[in-house]
Formats: sequence, structure tokens, C-alpha cells
Amino acid sequence: MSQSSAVAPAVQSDLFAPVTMGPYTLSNRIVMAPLTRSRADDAGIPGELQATYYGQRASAGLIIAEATNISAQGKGYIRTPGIWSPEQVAGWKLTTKAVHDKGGRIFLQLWHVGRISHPDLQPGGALPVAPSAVLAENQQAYTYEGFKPLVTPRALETDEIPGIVADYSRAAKNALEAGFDGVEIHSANGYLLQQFLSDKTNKRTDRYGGSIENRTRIVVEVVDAVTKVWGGDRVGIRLSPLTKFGDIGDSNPEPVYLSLIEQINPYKLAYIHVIEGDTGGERHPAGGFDLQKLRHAFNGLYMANNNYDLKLAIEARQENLADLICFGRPFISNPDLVERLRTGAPLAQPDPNTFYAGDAHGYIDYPAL
Ligand code: 8OZ
Repeated sequence: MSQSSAVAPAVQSDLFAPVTMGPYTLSNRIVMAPLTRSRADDAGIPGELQATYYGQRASAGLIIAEATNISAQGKGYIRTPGIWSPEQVAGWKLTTKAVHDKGGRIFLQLWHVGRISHPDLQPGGALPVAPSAVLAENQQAYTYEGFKPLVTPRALETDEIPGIVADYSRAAKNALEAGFDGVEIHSANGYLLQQFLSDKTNKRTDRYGGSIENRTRIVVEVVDAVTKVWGGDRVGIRLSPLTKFGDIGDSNPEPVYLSLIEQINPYKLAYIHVIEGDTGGERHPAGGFDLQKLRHAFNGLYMANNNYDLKLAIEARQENLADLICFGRPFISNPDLVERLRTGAPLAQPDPNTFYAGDAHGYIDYPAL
């Protein structure tokens, strides 16, 4: 993506105009997508490094901070941050202050990876947990000793599920204490909540499996718990009905997601964050359905994500296909992305070798223009 693409001058798009989201007026419709960068310490504590990085990107209409583990059990990648301990809360306060000092808004994404983990990353070397003991095939875990094949997870007992919902509640309270403006529930990309939604991974016969009502139950319980802390209008939820990421899939996702939206509408969430198609890949995979149906069924804002560039973003606004547009990788290498898009300035390309688990290099050393 570069300024050479033949688009109308970006300044003519309302992408760059303020928009109301819940109690907030976002300065533009461009959202920094949650991006795993794996630079927390081994206890999942973020620090000055993250504060500098997010502060540099505060001109996004909204930042969704990287996926953050709600519990030690929810971790699946080295050096991902957490939001379960007081030390993690203290570390995140540096980030929220840095973003607010520059007039930005930042949500935290609440994450439990479910089966996408490895005993090396679990407390006491335990098996990762999931709705059912179904292996994610051909997937690797990112451990301290490099990549290792995933293992078959342990199916959660019915009486363990309230504890998981309570972990989301604690994480939501901690995020509030850390000074975030809201939270996003990560129910996408093949992690725990999507493992419950999908019939490929949920083989349960209790009230959390089988029917659509049962498969959506834990997600609705998490929405209920998190909105009890935040109210609805500072909470979003991320969905990826058509993704294959993490070996996830559903034989018929459309009624599952339409039911979920109908059930969460009473909570009046700020937005749904929809990964359109296969994460990072095909935007219109075969066998999919029209994701605009979700937009029309939902009573809040629709945030679109998946390989957007300026041209696609402008078109989405012109055709009223989305309220907010997420950019991911371009934010890695362009801290002033909004200004560059608005003025048609060239974009710097990010270096994939420094995406994960490095240091300041490739993280806070991409200059603004
Ligand atoms: C890439 C690497 C690690 C995690 C997601 C949280 O896809 C992630 C993730 C992406 O939602």
C-alpha cells in the first residue's frame, strides 16, 4: 500500500472526521488493531517500552491494545502481557497515561487462548484447556524454546466455567483500574471463546455445547460479566465467523453469529469488531456468508478489519459498509499513520523479523514523518 494507489484525495473522506462511540468522541474513524508484539516481561508485565510505543500511536481514533491474557491459564505465546496481577495493572498504567497525555483513546483486548497453548506456557506444565479435547492440527506454539507442536487440550469441566467467567470479570476490573477507556472481548481467531462457538472444536454435551444457544452461552456470560464492570457502551467484542485461523471452523456459522448478536444486543455494546474473511487472508472465502448481515443485526458500531488499505477504507465509508476501520501492520511502521493517510504521504513498510519478542528495535524506532 502506498500513496501511488489511484484514490481520491483522502481528505474528502469522513474517515478523518470525529465519530461518537459510546461516551467518547473519537478524533477519527481509524482504529489501531490489536497487534501481538510479545515484548512484556516473563511475568506478563508491560512497562515504559509499551508506553512509548502506544503513546507514539495516540493519533489513531482508537487504539485497541494487544491481546492480553486474563489469567496465567489464558496464555499461549511467550512475553504476551497479562491483566490478572497488580504488577501488570501498574505496568499498564504507564501506557494508558502516555496515550491520554497525547489525547488518544485506548481499549484493552481481553484474551484467553484456550487450546492454542502448550504445557511449557501453562502454570505447573498443565495441559491447555478447551471446550473439548480436540487438537488444533498443524499448529505450533511459540514457547521459550522456540516453536513446538500444540498438544491435545483438556476439556473443561462444567463447574470450571464460572471460574473462567470470573477471570474475565477480574481482568475487566483490572483494566478499569489501569486507566483504559474500555475493553474488547476477544471472541475471534480460534481462541477460547470461538472454540466454544464453533462446532469443529465444541463437542460438549452439557449446557455449553450442542445447540446454538449452548455454544454461545459462555460468550454471553462473559459479555454479562464484563459489562457489569464497564457498562455496555465501553465494551466491544471481536468476531471472526469465517476465519480458519488456529484450525477453527464451523459447519454453518451464520445462524450462530446472528443468534449471538441477538443475545448481546440488550447489553448495548459500543461495537462489534469483525474480521472479514480469513484472518490476514482471503476477504471472501468460499462457503462464507454476507457479514453485512451482522452489521444490520447489531445495534452498535461496526468495526471492519482484514487487509484494509486507504482505498478500501474510503470505499467502505462511501458505501456505508463500516463505521470504523482497523489498520494493523501499517501502524507498526507508521506511528503517524492517520496523518500519512490523510495527506497521501508514503507509508513505511514494517519488518516482519521484528514483529514478535524483540526489543525496542522494530517497535519504537519507526519515525513519524
Ligand atoms: C498473531 C500472533 C499471535 C497472536 C490474534 C492474538 O490473531 C492474536 C495473535 C496474532 O488475534
